[in-house]
Amino acid sequence: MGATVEVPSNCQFCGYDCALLCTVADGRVTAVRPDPARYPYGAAVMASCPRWPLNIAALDAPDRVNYPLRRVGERGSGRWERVGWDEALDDIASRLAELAAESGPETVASAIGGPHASFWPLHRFMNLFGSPNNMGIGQICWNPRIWMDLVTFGWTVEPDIVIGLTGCLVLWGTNPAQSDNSAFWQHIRAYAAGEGALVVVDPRRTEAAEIADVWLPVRPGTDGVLALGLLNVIIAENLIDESFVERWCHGFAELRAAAAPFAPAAVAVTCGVDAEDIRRAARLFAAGPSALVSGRGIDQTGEAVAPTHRALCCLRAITGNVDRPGACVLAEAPDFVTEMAMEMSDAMPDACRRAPLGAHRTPLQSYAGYDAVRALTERLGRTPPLRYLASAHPDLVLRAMEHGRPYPVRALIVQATNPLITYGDAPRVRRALEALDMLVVLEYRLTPTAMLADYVLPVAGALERPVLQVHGGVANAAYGGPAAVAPYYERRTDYEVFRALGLRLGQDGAWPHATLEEAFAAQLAPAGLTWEAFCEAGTYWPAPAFGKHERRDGAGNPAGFATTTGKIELASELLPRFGGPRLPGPAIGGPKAPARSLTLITGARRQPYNASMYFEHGRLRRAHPAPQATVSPRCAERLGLCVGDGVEVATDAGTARFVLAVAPMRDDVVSVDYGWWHPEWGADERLGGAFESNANNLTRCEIGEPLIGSWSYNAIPCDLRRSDEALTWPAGRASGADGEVPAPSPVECGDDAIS
Ligand SMILES: Nc1nc2c(c(=O)[nH]1)N[C@H]1C(S)=C(S)[C@@H](COP(=O)(O)OP(=O)(O)OC[C@H]3O[C@@H](n4cnc5c(=O)[nH]c(N)nc54)[C@H](O)[C@@H]3O)O[C@H]1N2
Ligand SMILES: Nc1nc2c(c(=O)[nH]1)N[C@H]1C(S)=C(S)[C@@H](COP(=O)(O)OP(=O)(O)OC[C@H]3O[C@@H](n4cnc5c(=O)[nH]c(N)nc54)[C@H](O)[C@@H]3O)O[C@H]1N2
Ligand code: SF4
Ligand SMILES: [Mo]
Repeated sequence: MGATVEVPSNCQFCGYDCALLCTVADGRVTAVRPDPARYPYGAAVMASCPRWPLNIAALDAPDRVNYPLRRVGERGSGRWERVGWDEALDDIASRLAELAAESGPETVASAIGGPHASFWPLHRFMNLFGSPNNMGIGQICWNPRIWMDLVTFGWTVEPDIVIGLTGCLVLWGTNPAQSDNSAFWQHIRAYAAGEGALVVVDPRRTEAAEIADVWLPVRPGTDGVLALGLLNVIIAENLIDESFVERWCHGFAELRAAAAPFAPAAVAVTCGVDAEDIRRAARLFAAGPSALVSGRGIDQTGEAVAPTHRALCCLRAITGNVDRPGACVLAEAPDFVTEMAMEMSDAMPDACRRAPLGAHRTPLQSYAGYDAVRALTERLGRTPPLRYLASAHPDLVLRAMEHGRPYPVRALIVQATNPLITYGDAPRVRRALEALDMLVVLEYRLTPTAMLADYVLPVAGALERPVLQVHGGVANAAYGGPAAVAPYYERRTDYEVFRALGLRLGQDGAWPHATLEEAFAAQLAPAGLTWEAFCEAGTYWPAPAFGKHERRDGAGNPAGFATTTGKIELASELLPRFGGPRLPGPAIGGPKAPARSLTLITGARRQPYNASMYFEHGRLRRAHPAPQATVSPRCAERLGLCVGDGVEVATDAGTARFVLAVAPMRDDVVSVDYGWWHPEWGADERLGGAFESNANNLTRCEIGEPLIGSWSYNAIPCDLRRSDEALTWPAGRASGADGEVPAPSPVECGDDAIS
């Protein structure tokens, strides 16, 4: 037995990557505890998070994939053979090359998900392979805000919530109490306990709404109208920051005219909120300094997404709450290598830049849109990341997979996503995946998506690999840390997999670093940091300066903003070039579907799960055994339903079944959980039970918003009724049931369990 040591690493069970100290003996982790000496650490966070202790078990979990698996038999039959890495990589590389020779490199697409991993290795591989087609969830997560910030301010803004300085904080379509199990929510609670005002815009009376000064229980999808209502009050009552508007904002007269029709009385009717509350919120925001945080509540409302974000940008601008302490800060360019350079996006052949699926359908979220914005932001030395912002629309990629139009997508590489559960229209995703010539999934376990693969490649996860989070590549901020141990079994990092494929396909010279550590070290080097020095603190985050638009150059000219006019563009000069409007308008969100009795919102975050992850943990499942559909008590009474009833939700897209719960919220809204499947079931059991309670049976990923393509996971017309069919989840009150949850099914290979 070798010596026992304690080494630093990070939990990677959500995007915060909390610092851990790991006891290691003989290359195995035997204990973990929080590490108060490194970022990120919060005593309250660690005390309330049930997930980090699961890190040890996760390393050796019976359902982890430990060796490359190749499908034998029918797709989705659940039969695999274990193969060596070389055999798997050789075969995948040669089949990708064949497909590219037959149908062009764009026939190979990739799919990514939430921010679980570094995606630049995949993007680098795809750029050099020559395929422009990355399918992401960006259109409904992060991109809308980033695009509209870029268009309006010339870069992205981040909230600067300072207790004692910030006068008003608005949380718009976000519930950090459940989604952000970090110091951020603790900070908001501390803020709300002080003098600063809190305004929450959410159809549900969330934990945040509970401690707010003003709760605006907006009708889903009407946020753009509500934001125009706030603009209307601020302008009508002359609460604007006149000198800032005069000096730094472009198009105020046009904005004033656009907001004029949206007086509180009319807005109150559209949005289902109180007119006096709209006035109160507007006045609080105008008094400032004011910070605003928005979330997927508005990113996932289809057509309304871009106009709503534009209106929120204008709210900040006309009240002077831009790049100002206590309000928000424009991020600085990273001192380390940019995400764009890590992706090697400039290396993609020109012909391929012209080949992405349906770029004209999402004209801003495209290579042309990216180039136009980049030309502006680079004037002030900032380069946005490319492949996420220009990723192809799932609707178009799925169509190309299913129907070969406008050209066939025949292979898909999936990294860190479970599209069968998290993309819109689950049955369609299944059909599209089944139509592929080749599906390669890099995964920890056999998710419903992996169950359909030709190859499942086992990847190293938390404690087995280093991590470096760079805030999407738009800020001078990085945090992370080292691996505690070498990967168990034959797992490899995602990086090593893409490097090995790249080297097999002639990408010599593009992968100089043999390991992910070395690549991270090279990424940080321009900031004057070694990987070891970085790991000691776990963070590199120089405080950004405020008022950067006032900075003078050698000739004494102020920097201004990286937009067409050098000012904040209330009226956009850029969007009309892409067919968009100059001004925020009153688009209403949701799919174009006939009205039904209720309005559906999906995926409001709830601990302890994260998207489709962690359902394999018996302890979590015992405490949270069933997916819920939640309505207000009054709504339940009206429908004659009781807590614990099995219910079916129906939309134009399909149906899904849940257990009924009640909570304070609008009386006309149903909120359903997302991510649910049965890791304890196999492929033969309806792909791990992927279709019973899948919120995405109820959604479609249609192009909703015309510039970016955002679709609707919220504001969907629906009906709710008692379900005649028994649920496979333990019935009964969600918190009270203690039905035993079977262990997740182990990975089987031929007759042998191979874990
Ligand atoms: N109806 C509805 N649908 C939604 C949403 C909603 O609110 N409502 N939210 C949307 C949003 S915002 C997002 S971001 C997406 C999230 O969608 P996904 O990213 O698809 O979410 P997960 O289900 O967590 O899938 C992550 C998968 O990657 C694996 N994984 C984790 N880390 C790594 C890694 O480092 N490498 C590799 N190779 N694999 C890894 C995990 O095992 C897991 O199976 O869902 C979207 N879908
Ligand atoms: N536990 C857990 N944490 C997570 C995740 C997870 O799956 N589970 N996912 C991670 C990911 S990928 C992301 S993107 C973040 C998301 O983080 P957040 O953006 O904070 O997401 P939610 O907590 O779902 O909060 C969205 C809120 O919007 C509200 N909402 C729904 N429709 C509307 C609408 O039309 N208008 C308005 N104004 N509000 C509306 C919902 O009621 C909900 O309270 O969370 C991350 N953290
Ligand atoms: S909040 Fe919890 S799950 Fe997320 S990284 Fe920290 S310890 Fe892990
Ligand atoms: Mo997300």
